[in-house]
Amino acid sequence: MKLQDYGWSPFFANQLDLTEMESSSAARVLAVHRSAIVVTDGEGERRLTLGSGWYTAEPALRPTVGDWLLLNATRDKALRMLERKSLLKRLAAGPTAEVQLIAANVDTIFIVTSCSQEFNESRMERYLATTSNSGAQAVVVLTKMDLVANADDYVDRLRRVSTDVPVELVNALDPATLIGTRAWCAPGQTVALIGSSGVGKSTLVNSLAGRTIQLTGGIREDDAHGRHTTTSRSLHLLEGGALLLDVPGLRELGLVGAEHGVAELFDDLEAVFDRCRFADCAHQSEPGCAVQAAIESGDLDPRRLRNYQKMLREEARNTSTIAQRHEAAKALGRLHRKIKKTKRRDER
Ligand SMILES: Nc1nc2c(ncn2[C@@H]2O[C@H](COP(=O)(O)OP(=O)(O)OP(=O)(O)O)[C@@H](O)[C@H]2O)c(=O)[nH]1
Ligand SMILES: [Mg+2]
Ligand SMILES: [Zn+2]
Repeated sequence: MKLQDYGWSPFFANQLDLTEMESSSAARVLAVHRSAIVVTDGEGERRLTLGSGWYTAEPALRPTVGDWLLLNATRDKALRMLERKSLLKRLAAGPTAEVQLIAANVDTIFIVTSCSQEFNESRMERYLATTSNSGAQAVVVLTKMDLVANADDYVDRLRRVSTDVPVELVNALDPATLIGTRAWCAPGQTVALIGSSGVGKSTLVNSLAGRTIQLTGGIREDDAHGRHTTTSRSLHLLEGGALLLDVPGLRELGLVGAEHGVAELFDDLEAVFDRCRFADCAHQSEPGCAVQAAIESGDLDPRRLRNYQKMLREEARNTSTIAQRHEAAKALGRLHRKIKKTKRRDER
């Protein structure tokens, strides 16, 4: 195996200076555990423990699955992380408002959703805004086409959310339906699969691999919610040459740093806002409101407007919470240093 097989490319090679080229070697992160990371240097897998210095850095600067690291000559220590060409992240569920990295250096993201009641326009918008900010190409994979008579209706619903995202309609259990999907899985390409639990991410990984790599699970009949069969992220090298990253079902995808993606997805709405008579129109009951007019004429889906406003608010709130936390952490650091200094002075 060579590094190229794991996605190494000039984008990363160009980041090394001469000394690094001679004295270090590159390795890709395959998995991240609590106390160690698993990397491959192209020859084999290695477990590394990261020095404490890595943990004082902000979470976004710690290695995640898919990252490239430079190792020392004996290949047992990570020296530095290379600049990423893409990064998929979210605001972690829970009260702490931590940024959680999902994957780095992904070329293509399969947003997996199914032809069932699981399909949800507002969730699709959230996934599309997040992925459009990541630097990777998003592709929607609509699974379970075999279970409904009207699979094309789901494609139509998706088209009303995004007119241009590529869509693959599949039966994840039937390789014959995966020709289009497979085209995204060229040698050296990294593909991450994200989506709710039970939509068929692991089933797709197995069908694309042609063998069972990942366990797949059943669905509870009553609510069509999955059982979270996959519980940790893992990167798999296919015989065809692509690297597939199976991400456990995401319950929530909190927006963070997604303002550009949100703006892009809803740029048609901004164009409607521009036509309102008043520049500060709240689009409620103001005279000359182009938004209300568009809703009345059926040109604008009120759900879409609500979701846009909700996502904008959430994005602003999350970004400011994180900024405040960073400020607080910095202030605490300054305070600690000051206390230490005073203590040293007192001891003298
Ligand atoms: N009929 C049919 N069943 C499917 C399809 N895709 C997945 N399934 C079934 O749906 C169930 C869940 O699939 P998984 O691949 O485990 O789902 P997952 O997305 O990996 O779920 P988590 O690991 O929980 O995130 C399994 O029983 C699959 O056999 C499909 O396209 N058609
Ligand atoms: Mg799974
Ligand atoms: Zn208005």
